[in-house]
Amino acid sequence: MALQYGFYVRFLLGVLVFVSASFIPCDARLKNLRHYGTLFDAERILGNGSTEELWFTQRLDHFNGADSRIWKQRYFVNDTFFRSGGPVFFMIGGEGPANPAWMQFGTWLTYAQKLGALCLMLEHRFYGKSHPTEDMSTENLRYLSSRQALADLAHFRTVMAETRGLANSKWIAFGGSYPGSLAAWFRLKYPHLVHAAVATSAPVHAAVNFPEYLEVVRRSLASENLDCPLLVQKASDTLLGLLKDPKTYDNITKDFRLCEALQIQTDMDSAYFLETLAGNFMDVVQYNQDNRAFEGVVGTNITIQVLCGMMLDSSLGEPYDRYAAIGRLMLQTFSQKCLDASYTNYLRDMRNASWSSPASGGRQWVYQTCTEFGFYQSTDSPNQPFKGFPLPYHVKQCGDVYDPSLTASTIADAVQQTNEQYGGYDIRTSRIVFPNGSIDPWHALGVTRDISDDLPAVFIQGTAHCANMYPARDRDLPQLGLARDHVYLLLQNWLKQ
Ligand SMILES: *[C@@H]1O[C@H](CO)[C@@H](O)[C@H](O)[C@H]1NC(C)=O
Ligand SMILES: *[C@@H]1O[C@H](CO)[C@@H](O)[C@H](O)[C@H]1NC(C)=O
Ligand SMILES: *[C@@H]1O[C@H](CO)[C@@H](O)[C@H](O)[C@H]1NC(C)=O
Ligand SMILES: *[C@@H]1O[C@H](CO)[C@@H](O)[C@H](O)[C@H]1NC(C)=O
Ligand SMILES: *[C@@H]1O[C@H](CO)[C@@H](O)[C@H](O)[C@H]1NC(C)=O
Ligand SMILES: CC(=O)N[C@H]1CO[C@H](CO)[C@@H](O)[C@@H]1O
Repeated sequence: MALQYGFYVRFLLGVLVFVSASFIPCDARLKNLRHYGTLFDAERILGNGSTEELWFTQRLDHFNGADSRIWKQRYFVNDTFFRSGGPVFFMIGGEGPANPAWMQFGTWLTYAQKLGALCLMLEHRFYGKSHPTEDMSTENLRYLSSRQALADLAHFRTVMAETRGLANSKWIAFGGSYPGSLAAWFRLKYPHLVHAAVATSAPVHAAVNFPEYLEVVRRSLASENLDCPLLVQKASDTLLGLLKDPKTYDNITKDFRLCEALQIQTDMDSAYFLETLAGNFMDVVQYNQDNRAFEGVVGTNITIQVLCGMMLDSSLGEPYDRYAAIGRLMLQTFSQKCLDASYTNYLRDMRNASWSSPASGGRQWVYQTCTEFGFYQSTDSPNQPFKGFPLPYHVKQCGDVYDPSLTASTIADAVQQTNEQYGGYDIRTSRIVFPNGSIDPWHALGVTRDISDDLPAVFIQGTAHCANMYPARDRDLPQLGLARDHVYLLLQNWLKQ
């Protein structure tokens, strides 16, 4: 079987991928899941029934008192460290299935042990097994939004406090990536329910176009070797040139092990193909050296160093050949025979509204980008090495997948509304810490400077997406350990307030 139906997430990244695999709380690259198969297998890693699945009765529509429909939302509990009167740590689910591995591993559990906290994790509506509606039709996706998700958190928090006798406990929200933003916004919108938040790698500012993402990818590659992004640029330029000549398509099909002979009929076809290949670099940079193996993630040994090593290796041929060799390495790493880089197939899967859709995860997240966040990682900046997937390509997918009425102007309005709702970079409340990593492309939309004493940033030189949330290990950079300690001290302090 080819790559078609797996999932891997480049989530926040934008569009292409599908996921069904893992993640939470820090997945951000939905798109490529589609290409590289299921990465996550908590049962394999943890054994059966490691952490019991529990179900919470939730409202479908929090903003219409006349609508009494309900559904079941999945959550997990770990009370091993809880001391009566201690705080409640609340891990927020995001754009993928909630991974129970986080109930046994991760820095937040280290904090929980020291502070006597009860740990809870709630899966985000419409992801994983939390299905509020019978399917994911565009009609039903109207109930998928960060606002409804925050209201889910509020209701869950209120009911749990009553039923579990937690009236005297202070709640602390945790999340990485999109759930990091939710953690911050939960504190902002429901300050009476949540005492403080750790909003890791959180893109709190919504933006339709996000060309800065690839600029950070360039800088991260350059920090490994200055020639590395230049060689990637050469390869992209060559490839773009070849795409103009259909006689080269047989060779391209072979070089990148495509499942079907390359066909380029529209700009969307070529953009999807080029974005898929660039995705290899985006994924690796975003998670470079993150200690993710406990999540069941495969391929964590493919790092920036490995990719740049190959781009600099002239024994592999011209830069174009090296780029293709990287594509083949990724296939091999994820045990895939071939690459499905066809926009037509992508659309077919993304339009499938069944919960068992091959694009489950991707269909939901891309809907959120079309109706709330944008976050389109376009090639529109000259200061980055990739070519051929400009903003209009991303925007057009909204109309192609969900509804032709979604256009550049509706997306721009939706994004403006989101920033109005939450404040974007100007978020103002208290007791939120914003850790971010210098090589993580998402930091460009995050809070990277202290807003106030009460809204500190923790910037970690040399680390990638959500690095501080993963379990500590000996070879972590010293500044990463210091960042974890710093967050701990803040929490300790805030819990006294
Ligand atoms: C998990 O449980 C299922 C049935 O409940 C069983 O078939 C499977 O072999 C178990 N897997 C592991 C890894 O124990
Ligand atoms: C809670 O976390 C501890 C520490 O990681 C772990 O040993 C334990 O198995 C976890 N319990 C559950 C129910 O997940
Ligand atoms: C395809 O690749 C072969 C081997 O590298 C090369 O000789 C040939 O010229 C290429 N064909 C085209 C149309 O570029
Ligand atoms: C990564 O690890 C796998 C499995 O251990 C191994 O087969 C592969 O050669 C490694 N790849 C690199 C680039 O180190
Ligand atoms: C949607 O995906 C499921 C699972 O792959 C498949 O069984 C079903 O036929 C697909 N539906 C459509 C309309 O393609
Ligand atoms: C790139 C960037 O914005 N870096 C900032 C991250 O946050 C720290 C404060 O913790 C600033 O000093 C950096 O300039």
